[in-house]
Amino acid sequence: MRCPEILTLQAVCVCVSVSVAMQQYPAAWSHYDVCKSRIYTEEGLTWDYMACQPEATVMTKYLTVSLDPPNITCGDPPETYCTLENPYMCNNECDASTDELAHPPELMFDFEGRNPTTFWQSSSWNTFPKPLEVNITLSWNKTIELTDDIILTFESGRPEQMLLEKSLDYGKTWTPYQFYATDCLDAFTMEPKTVNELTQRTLLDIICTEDYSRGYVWKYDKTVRFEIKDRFALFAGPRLHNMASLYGQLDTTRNLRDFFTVTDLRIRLLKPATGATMVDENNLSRYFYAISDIKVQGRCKCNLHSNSCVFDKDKGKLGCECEHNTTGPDCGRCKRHYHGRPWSVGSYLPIPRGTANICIHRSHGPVPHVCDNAMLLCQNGGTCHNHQRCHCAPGFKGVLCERTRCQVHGPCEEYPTAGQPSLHPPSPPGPSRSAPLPTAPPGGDMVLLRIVVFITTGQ
Ligand SMILES: [Ca+2]
Repeated sequence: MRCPEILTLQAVCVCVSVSVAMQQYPAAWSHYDVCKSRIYTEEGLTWDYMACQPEATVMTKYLTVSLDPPNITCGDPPETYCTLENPYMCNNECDASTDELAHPPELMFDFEGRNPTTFWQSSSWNTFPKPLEVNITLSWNKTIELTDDIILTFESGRPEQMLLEKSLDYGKTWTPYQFYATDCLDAFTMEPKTVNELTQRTLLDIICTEDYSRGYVWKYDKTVRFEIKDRFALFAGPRLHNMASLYGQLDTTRNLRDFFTVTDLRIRLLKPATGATMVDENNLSRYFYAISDIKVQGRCKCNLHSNSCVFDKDKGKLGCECEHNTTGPDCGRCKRHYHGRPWSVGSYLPIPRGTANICIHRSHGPVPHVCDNAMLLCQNGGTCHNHQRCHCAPGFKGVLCERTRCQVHGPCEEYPTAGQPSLHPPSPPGPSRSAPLPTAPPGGDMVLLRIVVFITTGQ
């Protein structure tokens, strides 16, 4: 008989918030919110583990924003701007030294709902014809999974050319997410496409869209989107009613899961709205970028080993509160002493509880590997048997066949090195083969055993 019994206060809180969430979203969204519960079995009270993940939330509360060039924000020195629609209507003032007239980057992430809106604004295009390019980088210092569309709201005209990029390695390398242009062929030599043209097979294709950058001014078309939900819908159906199908795909297709995973986003503004084919060189204060709001929804990536992600104010970053005997910012490895089997990501399958794939205590798991043929741990021509012992070539001994047999009694002569098994193992192709192998230290087997444990446990 199965009798779940929630133990911790935190788990109770999660359940309460989930019951609220269930009213707002399709039921499939609310799975995977409990990591473990107590159950009574024939052996008595025990833990039952499930795959779990934090709830999706507004991620813009936890990011840091940086601009390149850093001094591109307007107001230093103060400037007056004209509207794109009417070059004689010039009442938009920007002055960084006055709170009411300053437009710093944080106004892209404040609470909207007030009237008038608050917005970040760049300097005007007074360097024309040199391009007016601005990079806006959003960094979480944590791996997150996007769960809803990214929406940028422009206060002025939307850019004529723009690129959205993502990073999965904290900003070291970048890949495009989507290109945006009034003319994709002209700007990026790409055929224009819309997200509706994507199929399950082409879901990961990077497209250029003309949907969000019209060549003339549409005063009420202010948003630019990166369509996450339309991509989800290719697997989950138009109303996302079949999330099981999506989760199943996410489980089995690593590229798909990675596609929606980021540590950073970069908005590359490449050409501002001009409202016409020709730029009015006599009135460059009509051309600038202004963004009032950026929406990013997502959840911490915890590898299905945590239902809670907490912002540490001292470190200034998010971190998963790991369950299932895992640890690390993304619960990406087993806790100390819990290497009874290798770490593994949790699984969404079978729906709806998934599989926790918990780390188990070393004493409950299989005996750690002593040797491994793939890593060539056995030396001097020795071969690994059942990962537990090296079968040494004649004339060698030791846990890893690292010692010559005659070493104990004195200098070795009966096994000359010429023509005999090499003191170094053969080197088949492959990058791991060139890694330095443990050699025989003077301390003997105990030292070597420690090296082997280090290799097998990663500690
Ligand atoms: Ca704002």
